[in-house]
Amino acid sequence: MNPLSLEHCLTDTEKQQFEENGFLAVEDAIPQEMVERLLAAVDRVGAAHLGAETLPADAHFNLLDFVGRDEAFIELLDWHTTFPKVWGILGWNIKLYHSHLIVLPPLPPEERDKPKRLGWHQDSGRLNIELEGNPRPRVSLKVAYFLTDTSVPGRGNFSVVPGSQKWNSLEMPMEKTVDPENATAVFAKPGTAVFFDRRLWHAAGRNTSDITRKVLFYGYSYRWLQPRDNMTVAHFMERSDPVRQQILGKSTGGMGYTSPGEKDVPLRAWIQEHLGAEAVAR
Ligand SMILES: O=C(O)CCC(=O)C(=O)O
Repeated sequence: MNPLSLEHCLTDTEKQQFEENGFLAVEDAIPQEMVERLLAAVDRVGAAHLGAETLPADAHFNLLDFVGRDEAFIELLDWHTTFPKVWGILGWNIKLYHSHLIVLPPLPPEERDKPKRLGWHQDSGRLNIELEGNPRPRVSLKVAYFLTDTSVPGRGNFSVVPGSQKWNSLEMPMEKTVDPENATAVFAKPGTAVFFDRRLWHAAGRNTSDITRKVLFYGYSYRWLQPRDNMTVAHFMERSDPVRQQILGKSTGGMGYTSPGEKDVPLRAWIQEHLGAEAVAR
């Protein structure tokens, strides 16, 4: 793993923000030349997904399990400006359990002025029903990499209700087209990474601009959670270093998920070596 990671560990302020608001935005998490490379990969993978030569201008999709589809996506798994914040929040017994990429084109002109409530939800389906507790446990988070400019309203901005990760349900206004109280857009320039707790009530905003929005979502969870998509990544395993193999889901066996040994969680040893025993005490 890149030793530069050590310069991007979760700070106390970031931890507090994440705990309080349920999300955290990190600007310039990836450099612009990488944004360009990723955009080209999104267009390639999107075109292949749609069976087209090139990505059509009106393409609109949410592609699950995209990570294994292009080399360009692999280095973000343990990217030095973001991954330390993932383990700073969740700890070392983690993996990638899900990835998806969303391409959101401009709304047709006739749809733009129609009032409509966004699709508010928490992530992870049945976890929000079958897990007990109030609030229910966090279990996972996502890192969203914004590849296009959503730093002004109307660009399909990622939208959140800050602090709502502590709420098992979200009160909606009587008026069916109105968004919940305190709903807010997260403004993100290309290259910004937004970390969010899976329990945070969130939604994709409406894209009333002329720019197609493109975002990559990397979902990290504890290693004992079942993947939320097919995780087609076996072809990356052999050439990955031990930490990346952990992220890709490697385990010595069933017991290794809930009671991991050294071989299951090389990330633990890496953190201990660089930050000391206290950093992995939990
Ligand atoms: O596209 C967005 O802004 C929201 C994404 C989303 O709802 C999700 O990742 O669960």
